[in-house]
Amino acid sequence: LVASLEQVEQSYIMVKPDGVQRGLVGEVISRFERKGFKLTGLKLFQCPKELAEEHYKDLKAKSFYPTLIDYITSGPVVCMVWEGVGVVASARKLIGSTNPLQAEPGTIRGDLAVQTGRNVIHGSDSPENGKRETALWFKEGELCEWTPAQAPWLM
Ligand code: FUP
Repeated sequence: LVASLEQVEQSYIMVKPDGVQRGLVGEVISRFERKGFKLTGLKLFQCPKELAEEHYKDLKAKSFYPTLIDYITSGPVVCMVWEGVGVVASARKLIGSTNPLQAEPGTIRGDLAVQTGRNVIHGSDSPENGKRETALWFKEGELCEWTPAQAPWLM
């Protein structure tokens, strides 16, 4: 039952400024912990404009891009890396649809948010982007490889 190394993915998960301001950091972390994924990176961080622009570079042509950059840089975010087999797709399910009004109850956005432009949380959309975003937001020394004591029961 031990996962082979190449199956293990990383997802970059971020509590956005509205989530931090509303005191939802613990709630978000708790949902990922209870699911059984492994936390390997965690920090509170004021995102500089250049980093926000690099993170969202694929959305540069969208009309909402300037508002999105202002929102993400408007206050501290909580940056996380969660690791596990299938973590990228599973995190997207835990998070729910981009528009919180369409997100299913039981998901983070479905339970806790109303507006697309204030949707509490980011999660990588592919394993490749999970790696790209992890490298973008964390320096190597900030990540922590560890073996949870209960791992055989969970992973
Ligand atoms: P998601 O992967 O669910 O975070 O969604 P996207 O990558 O499509 O969008 C990234 C962020 O852009 C969203 F979280 C919020 C913002 N956005 C808008 O503000 N308006 C839109 O119409 C779509 C996205």
